[in-house]
Amino acid sequence: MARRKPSSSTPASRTAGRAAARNTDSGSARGVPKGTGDRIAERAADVEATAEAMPFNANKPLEYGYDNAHAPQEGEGVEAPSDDVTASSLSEVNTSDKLGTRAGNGDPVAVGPLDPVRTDATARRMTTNQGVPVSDNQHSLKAGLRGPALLKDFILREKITHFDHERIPERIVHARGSGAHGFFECYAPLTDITRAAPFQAKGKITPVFVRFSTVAGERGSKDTARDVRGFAVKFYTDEGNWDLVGNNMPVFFIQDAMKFPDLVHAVKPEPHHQMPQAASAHDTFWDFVSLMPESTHMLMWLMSDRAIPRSYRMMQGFGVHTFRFVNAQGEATLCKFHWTPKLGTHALAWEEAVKISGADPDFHRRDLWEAIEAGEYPEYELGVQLFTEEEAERYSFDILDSTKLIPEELVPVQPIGRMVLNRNPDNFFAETEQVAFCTAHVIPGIDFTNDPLLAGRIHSYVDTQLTRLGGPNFHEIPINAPIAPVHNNQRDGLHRQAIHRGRVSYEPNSLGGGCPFQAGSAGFVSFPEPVTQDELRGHPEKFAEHYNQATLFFDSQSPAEQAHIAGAFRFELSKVTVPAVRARMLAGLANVSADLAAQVADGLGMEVPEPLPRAIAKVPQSEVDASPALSMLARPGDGGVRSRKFAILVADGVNGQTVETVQRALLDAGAVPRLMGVRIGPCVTDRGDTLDADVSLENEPGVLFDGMIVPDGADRMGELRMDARTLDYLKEQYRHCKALLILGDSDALLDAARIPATLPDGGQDPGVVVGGNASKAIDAYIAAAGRRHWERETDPPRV
Ligand code: HDE
Repeated sequence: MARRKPSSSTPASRTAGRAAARNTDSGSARGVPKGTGDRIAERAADVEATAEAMPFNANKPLEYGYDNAHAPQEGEGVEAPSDDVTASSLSEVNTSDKLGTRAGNGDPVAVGPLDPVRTDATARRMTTNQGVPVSDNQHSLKAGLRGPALLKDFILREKITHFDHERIPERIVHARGSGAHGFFECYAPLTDITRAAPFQAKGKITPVFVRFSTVAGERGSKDTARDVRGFAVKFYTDEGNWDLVGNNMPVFFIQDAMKFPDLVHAVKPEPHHQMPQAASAHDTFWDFVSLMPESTHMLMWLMSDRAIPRSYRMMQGFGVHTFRFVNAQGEATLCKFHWTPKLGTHALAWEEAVKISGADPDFHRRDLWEAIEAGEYPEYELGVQLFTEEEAERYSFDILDSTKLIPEELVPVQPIGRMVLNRNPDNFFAETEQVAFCTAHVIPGIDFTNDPLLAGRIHSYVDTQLTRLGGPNFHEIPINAPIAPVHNNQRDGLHRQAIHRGRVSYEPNSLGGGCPFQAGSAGFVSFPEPVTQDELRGHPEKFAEHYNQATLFFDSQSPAEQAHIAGAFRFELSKVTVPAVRARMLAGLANVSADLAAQVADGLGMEVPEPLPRAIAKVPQSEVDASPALSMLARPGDGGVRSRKFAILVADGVNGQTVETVQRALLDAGAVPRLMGVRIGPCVTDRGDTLDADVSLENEPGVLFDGMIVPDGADRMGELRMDARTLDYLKEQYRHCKALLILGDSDALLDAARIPATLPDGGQDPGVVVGGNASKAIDAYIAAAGRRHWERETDPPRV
């Protein structure tokens, strides 16, 4: 390419250059010379020099060929001789209170810590959104005290208009959720298997934001519905945001994204009458899943106690799909992600969950919020199952099939770090509602596999935010903005926050010194998985086996868990109004477990039909017959009674020493003991001191507590102990398999509540602690109260 001769600097050329540089519509052939001392002309000369430094696109030849595709080159960039070259305007030197300092080559304000966007009105006066001080926030502007309101009242109109538009569309699924900030800490470098930023060094801290959710219910629906729970984690890494958008169950209902809208339409309230809310117990859901045998494994999880967790802090999380870790050499290892809560996995009883829905629909939201406020920071360990393509090929199931898990007995889970949630959001809407998770948000070192369910998700999450958050700039909303710098040539769109400096918004360019230039191999390089097959719609044969892992799951549960699964199927199918749908589902269950199918059929007054025909002629042999890790009981956690709530019944005449002993012991164990009276307020103990009940039999039903303590004492205590509501409380606590501590005249109370002190098998019930010395009894109680006593259950219940 011929290069033009630079303009020689003579007095005449400098004068001409000064004149030419003042035009934006044409330029001289030789350009403007340096040395005019005139800023606009100097800028023109510098622009010329910058552009000249890139006489051609040096990267062009590197855009072709196999080797270059595997090792993309970093783009070309030259440093401009002065800041004026990349400026939008020379007038940027004029600063003001609004403009701030002269623009630099900085990162947008939303990138980085949230401080610049956090706002607080303490000691500030009220203004409009335009910053105009508001003199009166009580009255609209009227023509006379009794006259008509005036259209020119821009203050009223702004306030009402903003209010009218406060709501945004809720998430189509997972609308009901709760969030928290925290951090991830890496246990040890994983550099040999991944270059992902959070895993590069022992002790490395990566900020996270987590959102837990239910799936089917609307934004205001109850927390304790029987449902899958979302477990979505946004890692704000040095190399951009990574979202691990998982659930509290390791498998899913369907194998292909094509079926997702059908699944969701089936489970959501039925379209004609919009019922039921936040529930799968209705015709359309069971109609659909009974025709989709691949759902059976997930149904076992959904009917298990996993679907009614005691707390978001006490449930596992799973990435579900198989992902890839990729190291700096481009070598891949297949990987499944597991979150395990430190407090163990614990569930509610179904009847309890139903009652909590009425007593406190915010049960899980409140639990998460209160725990974090109290410094009881929820903690989860991140583990991975790592395996190779060759190993995967030998499994009896396909690792691209999201209705299958990999038993931990086959591939153990290796712990790689921990996540601690230590900060509640400042504002629910700005953070928890506006957070936009997306499976497409991966970083160098983490890549997808060809799971056809994952493929659809990679599209769906960005797409849904366009409607929900109103356009393509949702990444600039502070909670979504990364802490890593963001620079590209995407521009405009609704609600653009960044003000891009300069005139270059394309690449390649020479007028912006080539910037921003592509990162080459330092950037995200997709794992080069070979693709050589025909384009078609279909699944491999291994996807056609639908029951092995459903059976594995059921067989690996404890007797109580199995009974709960049978009860849940019975309940849900009893809500189905079409017998043919029930029968079809029973026929599916017959392929899982004859025992389960019989129990469910019996509850529905039906015979077990012939098993559903299988989609595969020869059923492959599973690698394992039992997987103890699938039982929640395998994960009791190390929490004991930490952060659990207990009600201590109080009334006039209660033994003050007992209350003090019990309360102190529970507090020392990290629990939350509350004084419960007939009404809120003071009562006088036998010692003459005053206790102040902060909850009452009326405002906090017993289902909201993990356990109950009835102290000894005379006077009104006697009446309270025999109050029918107290007895109901005790019965419920017993029926939901919680621990009871009854001091004083325990026999009379247990008799009145008809609570047996022994288990159905005649053994001692460790969860019913009665009589004796308060300090000894509370120790026995604390030892028993960190878990449920399912062994006490009978069907139908004895109490
Ligand atoms: Fe989602 N899912 N999903 N999902 N999902 C959404 O994205 C979708 C799936 C999950 O707290 C939506 O931002 C498709 C599996 C969670 O904000 C939407 C398919 C798993 C959350 C969407 C799936 C999930 C969502 C709705 C099948 C577990 C809540 C709003 C191909 C691994 C994230 C939104 C939060 C939310 C689509 C299947 C988990 C519509 C198409 C499998 C935790 O984009």
